[in-house]
Amino acid sequence: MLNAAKVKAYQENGVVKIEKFFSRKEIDVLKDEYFAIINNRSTAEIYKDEPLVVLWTHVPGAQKATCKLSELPSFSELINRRIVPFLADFIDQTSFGRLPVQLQLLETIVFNKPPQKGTTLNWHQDVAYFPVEPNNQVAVWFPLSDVDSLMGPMVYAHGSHKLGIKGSTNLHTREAFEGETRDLIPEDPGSIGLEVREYPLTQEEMLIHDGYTWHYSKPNVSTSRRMGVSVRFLTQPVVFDPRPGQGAAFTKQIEVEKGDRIESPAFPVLWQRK
Ligand SMILES: O=C(O)CCC(=O)C(=O)O
Repeated sequence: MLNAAKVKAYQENGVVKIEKFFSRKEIDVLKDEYFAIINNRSTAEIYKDEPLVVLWTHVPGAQKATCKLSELPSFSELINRRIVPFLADFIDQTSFGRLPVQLQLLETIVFNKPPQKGTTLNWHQDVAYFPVEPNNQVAVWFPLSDVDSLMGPMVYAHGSHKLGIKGSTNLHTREAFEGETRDLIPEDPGSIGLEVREYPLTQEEMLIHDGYTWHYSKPNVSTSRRMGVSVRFLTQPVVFDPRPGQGAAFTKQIEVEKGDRIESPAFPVLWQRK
């Protein structure tokens, strides 16, 4: 499954698709667990003593809800027993010169795009939203059912991970956040010569992307619901480095001053280089 071609593609493009990673059965279990919780959950409570999961529906005006990762035990199991060992092995071979020494769980989000109503989530770069230093991340993204071109697949700008940090914007409107001074991702990364590629995925597949890689997701114009799970990790120990206008949700999970280490049961280190 993990071969030199995959490693090379990730180094060059900043994203790679891993085929035949999950069984349909193990993802069906997650789907059932997700539906059981989403129908009863409307609060966005912040948990400080364990990892949380953001439940985000992509329709204008929808509020984000949250739950504890422990309330989705199959998600927790999949992250710990399947994703982390594979990802540790993978990033070990693909460092871009920024040596990954750990996988510290930063954020888990389930993105729900309802049929016909699920909107575009605009171009962004994960690291731009987190006030930490150093800011090196890796993420996996996988769907809870097959996602074709009409259902809101992920789209990536190949090679954009080599272009440094960009500004953070509102993901629905593309408006820059207050105080943002960094250059923004261009409206069409193709116009600066990057290859823009769409990634339809089956329920057995997973994407791995670098935290610097620009990506967006298309609207869901199909008649089926699309759920995608994003799990992000910090690959090095970090300190809090606040930026004006940038208030990532995770700063509500931990009380930190500038320069403090991000160390908390809400952000467990799930793998460390020996
Ligand atoms: O699932 C989606 O629609 C968007 C996911 C995404 O952009 C992310 O994980 O950063």
